[in-house]
Amino acid sequence: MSATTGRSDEVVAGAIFRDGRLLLAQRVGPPELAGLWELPGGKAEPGESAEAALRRELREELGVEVAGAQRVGAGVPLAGGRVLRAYRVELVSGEPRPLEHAALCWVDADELERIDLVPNDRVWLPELRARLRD
Ligand code: DCM
Repeated sequence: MSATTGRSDEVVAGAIFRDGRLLLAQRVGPPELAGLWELPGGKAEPGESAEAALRRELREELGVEVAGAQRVGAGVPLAGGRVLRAYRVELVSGEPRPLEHAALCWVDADELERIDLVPNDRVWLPELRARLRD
């Protein structure tokens, strides 16, 4: 990657917490991930910061405005040289709706243990659980 391509190698995922719960979104595809739950997000565009990518992706996917981008846990290497990183974001306005997912849910620490997360996102379970138990 050259310096001019910014963070286009990054896939961002947003962790939104509210009232002791974490927002998860259920994937519609590809087939091997359909039905599994994830932190919503997507690919950063060339030159786009993680915070801007999260604002754009969560507006598109959930219909909400978010702010901030505080790293959560480790980065996860993806195929094709991309890296998946989770960020805590604050919900500024709007009520999340599943515009590109099958469904949304708000989980507490116990529910997070039991729900079927996409394999990549399981890496962040310790940090997410700790935040929910604060
Ligand atoms: N991805 C993931 N976990 C997330 C968000 C994305 O594992 N919370 C992966 C799925 C794809 C890639 O990142 O391999 C790009 O995501 P999408 O298909 O949603 O654009």
